[in-house]
Amino acid sequence: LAAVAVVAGAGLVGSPASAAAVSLQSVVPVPASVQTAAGVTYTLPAGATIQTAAAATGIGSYLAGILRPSTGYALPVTTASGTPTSGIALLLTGADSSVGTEGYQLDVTATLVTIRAQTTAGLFYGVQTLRQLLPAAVEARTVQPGPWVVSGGRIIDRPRYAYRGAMLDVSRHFFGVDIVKRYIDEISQYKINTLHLHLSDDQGWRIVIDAWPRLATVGGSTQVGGGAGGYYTKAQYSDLVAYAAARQVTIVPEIDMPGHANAALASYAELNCDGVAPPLYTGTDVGFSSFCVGKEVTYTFVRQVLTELAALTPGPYLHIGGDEAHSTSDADYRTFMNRVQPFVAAAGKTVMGWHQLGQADHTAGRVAQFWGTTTSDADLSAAVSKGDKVLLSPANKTYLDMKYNNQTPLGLSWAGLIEVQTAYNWDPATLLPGVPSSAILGVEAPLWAETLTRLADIEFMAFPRLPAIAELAWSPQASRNWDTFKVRLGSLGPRWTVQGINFYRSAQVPWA
Ligand code: TNX
Repeated sequence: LAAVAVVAGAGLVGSPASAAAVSLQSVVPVPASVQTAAGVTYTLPAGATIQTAAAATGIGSYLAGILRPSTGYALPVTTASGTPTSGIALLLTGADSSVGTEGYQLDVTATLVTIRAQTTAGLFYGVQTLRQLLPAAVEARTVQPGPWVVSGGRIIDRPRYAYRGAMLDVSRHFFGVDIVKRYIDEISQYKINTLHLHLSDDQGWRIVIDAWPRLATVGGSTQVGGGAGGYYTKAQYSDLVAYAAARQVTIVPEIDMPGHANAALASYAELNCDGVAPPLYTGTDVGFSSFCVGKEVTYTFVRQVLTELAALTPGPYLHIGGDEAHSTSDADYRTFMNRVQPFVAAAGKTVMGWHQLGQADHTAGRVAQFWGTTTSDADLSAAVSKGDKVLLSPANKTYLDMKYNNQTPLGLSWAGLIEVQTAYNWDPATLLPGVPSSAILGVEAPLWAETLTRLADIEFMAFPRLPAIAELAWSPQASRNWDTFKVRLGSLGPRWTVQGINFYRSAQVPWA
């Protein structure tokens, strides 16, 4: 009975035709509400069409792009007239009102699959859920035998937090456009909606700034370990931003200041208090560099950089760093940040910064990103009392660059070892007793890249912890449970194998 399909480049994929369809209860992140329909299944027929609301043909084409290579079906995308009665329908009417602006309702009957939402974002998330409900072989890029069966029932789903983030450090090691696009594909499957790019640090400046061209050509010319580094042209960066937007991901660009500034200081002597450019830096120390707080050119520089960056950024935030400014006095730090923050507002954007920014004045809408390992912090408390929103990236739970255990070949361990259960088992609303849950904007999983040089390294550190953090950010706390999560996570293993994702086979997870 069992048919076994071979997927080019991805090894053996078990695809028994008789295998039970994926359960509606096994989706990651776990949906807010699931009703199964016992005995009901939908099987995608070769002649199926994808019918969409007029404003959602882009989402329909995205879904078709996933399904066509593995099914071999034509799956034409058409505009729905009336209520479809077969195939896959993506509609912007009729969703349960509880789905809100980002949620969706998915109905699977014997004759059709309907995803309803109030926005194309909601439809995109419904599509990600549908994708996980199809057999893992659907992710193959060569034709597979099927059948393409989906369990019957209804899912009504919406996110817990508005900000569900991942961060990638492209400064310590540079990752080109193709790798970042692949990471966007990977994170958006788990309904992550923000990618924070750490574009500058001591070891590298990674974006062209026309007013200061040596930032990219000199500051971008190396990386940790002395390799060639690299940078994004404005056209490449805009292409990334558009690619992300098509996957409901907003890019938050970060230029780290006043510390973590050596690549810029090495590019322009005039930015240094002593007028002497330091050498480029390829080590992994932190806290040794600072922009010159007392020089006027510093502020001309920062204003021009942030203005050019804002012009490349459709999203609301510019991240101005502010962490580990160990070579800047507290008074200078406040002086610097209080002068620089208004440049962000003048460019039409909202300030985001690491939580030390709580030392500086509040600005409208400001977001403090908490990266501490304790449950109370004076700078964060100051930020919150001034009215900042909080983005949670506790380093001992969400730092994807921490080792899983002391055998992990990559990564650091200063914030602790982070096995999958440690990453998963906490509640964003109650982590920080002094911070009201109303101040929490969301959760972000940062991936620092001192030890990472290639896509396979990124994947090994992010999988399976990134989907764990994604579930914290999306799913209601009451629906989350380690014992069921580890089983749901384990069932994603074959899917990641088909997708070619280099994941860590944690012994805590019962891999399918
Ligand atoms: C701390 S967390 C840093 C980064 C390092 C990271 C390594 C933070 C805001 N700063 O500069 O890359 O630790 O884990």
